Amino acid sequence: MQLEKYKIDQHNETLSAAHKRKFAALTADLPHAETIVKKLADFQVAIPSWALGTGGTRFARFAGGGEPRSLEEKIEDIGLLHQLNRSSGAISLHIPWDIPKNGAAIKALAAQHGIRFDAMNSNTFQDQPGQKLSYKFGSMQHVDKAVRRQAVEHNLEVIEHGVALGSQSLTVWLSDGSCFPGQLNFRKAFQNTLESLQEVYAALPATWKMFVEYKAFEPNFYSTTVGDWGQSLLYATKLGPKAYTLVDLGHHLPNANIEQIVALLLMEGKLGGFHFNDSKYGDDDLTVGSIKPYQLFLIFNELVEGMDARGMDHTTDLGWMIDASHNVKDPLEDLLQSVEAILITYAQALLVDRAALQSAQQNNDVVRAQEILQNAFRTDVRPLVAEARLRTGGALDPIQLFRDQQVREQLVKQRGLKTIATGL
Ligand code: AOS
Ligand code: ZN
Ligand code: ZN
Ligand code: ZN
Repeated sequence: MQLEKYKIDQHNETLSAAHKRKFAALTADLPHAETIVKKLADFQVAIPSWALGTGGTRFARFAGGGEPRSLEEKIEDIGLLHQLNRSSGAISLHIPWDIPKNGAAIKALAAQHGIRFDAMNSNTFQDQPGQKLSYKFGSMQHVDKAVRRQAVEHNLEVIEHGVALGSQSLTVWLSDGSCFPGQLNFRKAFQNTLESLQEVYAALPATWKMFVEYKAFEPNFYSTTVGDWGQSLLYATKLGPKAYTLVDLGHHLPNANIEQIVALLLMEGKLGGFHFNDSKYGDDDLTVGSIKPYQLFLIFNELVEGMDARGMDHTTDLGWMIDASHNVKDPLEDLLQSVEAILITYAQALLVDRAALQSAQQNNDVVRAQEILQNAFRTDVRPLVAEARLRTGGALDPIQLFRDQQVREQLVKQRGLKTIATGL
């Protein structure tokens, strides 16, 4: 469903006076507020197709009602998000959960909603009905060449779907690894995986990027064959210039310094993109910014600094994607929260006084350096984010409008209460 434009206008009208007051108060002391608002307005975050239904636990699914039943309905849902916040203009698809029956029609539908296709995701971590060989003991690392071949061929098929839709990148996340010591020869597993990835890499169209996503553990609990950023960077380096490391915030061992990882990957020109989420314990895939907002800020601080140092375009030169899903929230409301958290944090990072920070670092003024970062982090930048939305035709308070318009109730009416979206 789509909202009529006048409903967004009416909503904005009712909040306008309060918004103007807050915006004026904040920008009175911010000389470059206009530049920040412009950057926020341009920033787009891709929504993963698998986050539109309730999920997020391995033990059960509790359908929330009105979940999308098809790829078309997933695109409709993201269209609605994008209407509300004007920052969700991309979708990240997963094959085989989202096989487009008619690529051209899907592309046209997405275009109608102003949505483009971000990274395509392949899946060799599950056995699909009718699949010849099993991934029980891995896919690209498998001891049997025929299994590796099957995994490669699946990825080639994913690229083909992506080409038809106008995507420009492939994300490969492998669950490959081992659960017990002795199960695997680490070196052979690495080499098999590298060889398989090389075959996929060779089939990448000239303009495409390949993202190699790493994850410390789960579903394998002793070793993972792409287990950390070092291993991912090894693969990406050996593969070539079109291969990059993808950072999923939930895929690190506890207390890892993710901001430092990001800084170094950027420095090497090997940071490809992100799966944003938040976590308390492991790969919890919680709403972005819900647990460790300061960590997210420190990551964005490195991103802005590093991208500017390399002359990169904030909007287009990295893949910005969310990877989160839950059982206990309305998935659309949750995604609105995640996108908002990303924009808030991006705005805070843009606030950092770079020249002052550099001089504090140069003078070993540790206190001053901390003050500079925390001044930015403790600034309530929400009026800047709201202003960017207002200027691009979105809603001042997307969740409020979503609720006022009873969007979920209408989706339940259209689609039914017991629908389950494909995904994990
Ligand atoms: C798995 O843990 C990874 O985060 C994947 O990026 C992602 O969740 C999966 O590919 C969804 O299918
Ligand atoms: Zn991920
Ligand atoms: Zn994750
Ligand atoms: Zn994950």
